[in-house]
Amino acid sequence: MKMVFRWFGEGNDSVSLKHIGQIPGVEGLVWALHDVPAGAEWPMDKILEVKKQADEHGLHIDVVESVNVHEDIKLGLLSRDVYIENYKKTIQKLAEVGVKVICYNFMPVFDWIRTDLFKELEDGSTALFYEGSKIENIDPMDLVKKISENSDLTMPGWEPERLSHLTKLFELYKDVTTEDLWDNLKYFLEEIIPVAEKHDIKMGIHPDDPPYPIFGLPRIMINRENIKRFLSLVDNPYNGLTLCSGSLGANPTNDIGDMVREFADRIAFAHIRNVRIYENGDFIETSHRTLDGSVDIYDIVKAYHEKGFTGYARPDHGRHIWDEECRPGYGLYDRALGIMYMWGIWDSLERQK
Ligand code: CS2
Ligand code: MN
Repeated sequence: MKMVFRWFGEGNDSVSLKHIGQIPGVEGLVWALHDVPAGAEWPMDKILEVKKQADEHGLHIDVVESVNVHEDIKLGLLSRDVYIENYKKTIQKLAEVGVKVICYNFMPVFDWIRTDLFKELEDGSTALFYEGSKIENIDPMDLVKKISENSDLTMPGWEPERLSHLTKLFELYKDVTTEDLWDNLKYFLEEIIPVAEKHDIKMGIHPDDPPYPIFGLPRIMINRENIKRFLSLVDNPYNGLTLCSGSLGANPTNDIGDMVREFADRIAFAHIRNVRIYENGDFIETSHRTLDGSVDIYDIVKAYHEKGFTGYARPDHGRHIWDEECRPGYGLYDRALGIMYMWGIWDSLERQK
């Protein structure tokens, strides 16, 4: 298991590269060019700038999260081919600087959704919270406003240029069925996977968060059955997964340990996070400790260990603790604690071998 840590770039993250380098066993960054709009080709000079900064701190840049997919690709519009060509060019450029994994998602319009970014837990720490009944009654416009007001920093998946056309997007998605979305995903994969293979980059799709449809928009990367279907759309080891235990874990019927055991050879990137699910389905992100939430993090790490997982892993989100001021879900302290929890399990399993 190669431990990596998400970093949003100079001036766009409260966590410094020096501090990341001081977390035990962290060898690389998970990064992206957050100011390049979805669908555009990534400029080489900006890629090299990140590489230089990482090199200076002895960290690699093997994992990119995310190269976002333009909505026209998800919608299956004729204009998609231009954006797919740009995507291919970006894959090629990232290969030139040694990138090994590209994470992306195929969620219509929104990336992750929460109703509260700083909900207080019983110990006074705060975390991302999802309240189902609020989502049912909320106007998506209000949600976008609320999230963009909460942070001066660029929020991945909530880029203003993408969300400024919200009404138009909803209009366009009106006739897109779940099966259409599958078709559009297949079309995209058939184009990009051969390019990724040629350049030895594993593509890892991120599951939908939460793993069920919201605002009447289809969502497909939500459970074991659909992951199986996804992997067979293009049956190639370069068509892989970013298995996010926190995203899939918001549905208690998803057994993530079992998924790791079943799909291990197609998991390029492991996202490890715990969530506590309440009886009514609401959920809050907790510490990584198994006993704190509803997701069996111990069993998940054990499953990766059993499978001899040599891919990349990162703590997904964390709580905001010790009065840290940070972007929602991405503080230094709780994610670093999460890493030590994972290593604790991993190292003790190694010892028992
Ligand atoms: C989230 C997402 O779970 C997560 O890691 O923070 O924003 C995720 O980065 C994207 O969905 C991946 O494309
Ligand atoms: Mn994730």
